[in-house]
Amino acid sequence: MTAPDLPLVARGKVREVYDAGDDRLLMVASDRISAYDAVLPTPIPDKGRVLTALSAWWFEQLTPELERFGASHHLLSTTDVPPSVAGRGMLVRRLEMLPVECVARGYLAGSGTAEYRRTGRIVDVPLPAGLVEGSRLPTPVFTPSTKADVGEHDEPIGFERVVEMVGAARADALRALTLELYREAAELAEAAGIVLADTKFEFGVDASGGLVLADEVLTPDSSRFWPADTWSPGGPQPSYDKQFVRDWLTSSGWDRVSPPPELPDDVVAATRERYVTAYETLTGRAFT
Ligand code: Q0Q
Repeated sequence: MTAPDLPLVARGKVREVYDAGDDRLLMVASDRISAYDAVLPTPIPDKGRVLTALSAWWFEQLTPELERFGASHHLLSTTDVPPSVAGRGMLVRRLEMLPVECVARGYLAGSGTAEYRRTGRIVDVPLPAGLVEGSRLPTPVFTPSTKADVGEHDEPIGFERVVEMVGAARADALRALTLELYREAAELAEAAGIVLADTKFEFGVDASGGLVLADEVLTPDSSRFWPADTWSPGGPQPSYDKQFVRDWLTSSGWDRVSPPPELPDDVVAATRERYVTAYETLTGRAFT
């Protein structure tokens, strides 16, 4: 995949950010897929385009909620992008990014499960006894973390640390807005047969000091999506989008340390179909 002829600002596992000038950035989603913290050598055709279209749809859906909070989002255009990234580029407003990963959890999953088993909490958020992996939480919880360097895991932090980092008023706003956006999205996803177990939002501040929803939003790369019809608390839940890849990697005998193997065509095709189906069932729109 060719890169736009723009200065590179940041590069993640599956995305890049370029300087588009005039206080704008070009965020580019690749067809790369990561699993078990590794970027796989085999691209998933159209993954970048599907996740870009999904993010754009969520920004559109969440705009009224953002406005109710006196906030906004950073998306300017998904069409005013270089031809080489058509459909998988987002032209966005350049912001002062806040150093907090704003995670909302509606279910117990991943690192949260292990911590809950040890402490009965997730960082500073107490949870009722008797929960198991995959349990729906009595109410969604805000479990922020600090942004790690590329390749590192984000570090969970408590709310008081967020206050120290961004001030009390902004910390309150981040928690309230994160939970409200999650609730709204989880309700929309549930109607489409998808459990939105958790998600990570990133926010920035614009020149007028307003809070701005940034990054990608509510994609299977920034969230845990589970098929609702197989949700069964008590163990790891199948990932809506990556389960075929995870299962094949496990069956291939890959040791998760050496370079990951190429994916077979059928796993690639099935995974592409999951991304397209997620988009079409969530948005009610045909992916083209
Ligand atoms: C910005 N990132 C994330 C990232 C690597 C994304 C820079 N509107 C903005 C945004 C956004 N979104 C950023 N900076 C200023 N204004 C977000 C961490 C890193 C790949 C994709 N990097």
